Amino acid sequence: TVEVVTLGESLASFRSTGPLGFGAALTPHLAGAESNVAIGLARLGHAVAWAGRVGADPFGQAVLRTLRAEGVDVSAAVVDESAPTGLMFLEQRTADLSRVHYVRAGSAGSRVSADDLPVEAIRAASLLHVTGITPALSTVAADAVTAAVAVAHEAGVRVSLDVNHRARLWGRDDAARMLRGLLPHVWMVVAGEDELAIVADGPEDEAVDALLAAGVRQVAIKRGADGASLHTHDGRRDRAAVAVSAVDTVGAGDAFCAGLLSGVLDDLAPDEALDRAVHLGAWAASTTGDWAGLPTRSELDDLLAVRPGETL
Ligand code: ADP
Ligand code: KDG
Repeated sequence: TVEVVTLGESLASFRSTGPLGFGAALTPHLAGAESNVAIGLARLGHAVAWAGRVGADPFGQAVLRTLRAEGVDVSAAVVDESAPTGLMFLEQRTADLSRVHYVRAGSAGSRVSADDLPVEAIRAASLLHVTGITPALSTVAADAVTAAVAVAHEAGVRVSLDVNHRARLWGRDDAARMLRGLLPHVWMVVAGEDELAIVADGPEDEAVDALLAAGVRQVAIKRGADGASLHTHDGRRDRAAVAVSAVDTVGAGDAFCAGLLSGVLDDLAPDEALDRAVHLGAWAASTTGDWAGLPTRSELDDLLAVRPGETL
């Protein structure tokens, strides 16, 4: 049976090195925070299913083909005959400046609805993973997330929520209203340092305490190259990032989530789950692509065995 169910929008993504306005060449990839997490988990050997909609076009075909190739169960995915697959362009304008351009308004992915949910798979799973991106896409998508979380909660399935704020899709106030409404059903919150205030008030410690008091069991805070923290009722632990040569940090947060959820599925203690999360984030940061460089289970420890620049 499926251990983790996730839902969201996966996009055909095109990356350039150079200015798009001057015809820089594009290379195709697959993007989407939830499917990135799904792939990270599948690489580690977990059974994971992704739900969502793609268009009846070559991009949708590519999304599903890639997810299948990565061993993600897409049996619940819907091909929407009347809306296109969403697109995303990542323009590396200079070595230090990247821009994202979306062509996703009205996309098939934004039309994911509560009717698309693999309800039985959610009920039978160990975890449901959702992010703050999906409810930003449309009212029906927000309703789908609310429904999925309710189904999971009712069945005693742990829900993890990555705040994943996308300022291009909605404002912080709208995000706060929506995501705070989910909290009573959420087992674990993952947030960047700058995102925590969306789901709870006050400085970091106060916000974390408020979440734990409200029934959330674990709160993970991502701090980029400064590592991460994990709070539970037993206290707080902090981890430095694994020292790597960062080449592309897009997807690091999703890899972090995959590592953390993998640790939960393997019944690791919170300390060890956090280690795995930080570790997977480093794999993502030191490889190119959102998810392409993530490790298989047998590779997992290789990164810790080398120092930057060394050959294993
Ligand atoms: P997001 O991609 O959501 O913005 P972060 O950038 O905080 O998330 O990255 C998530 C995690 O990945 C971090 O907590 C850290 O453990 C790891 N990570 C991110 N950037 C680096 C880096 N440059 N070197 C090593 N690890 C990193
Ligand atoms: O999470 C890294 C990217 O794949 C992600 O940002 C794409 O889902 C995406 C979005 O909506 O931005």
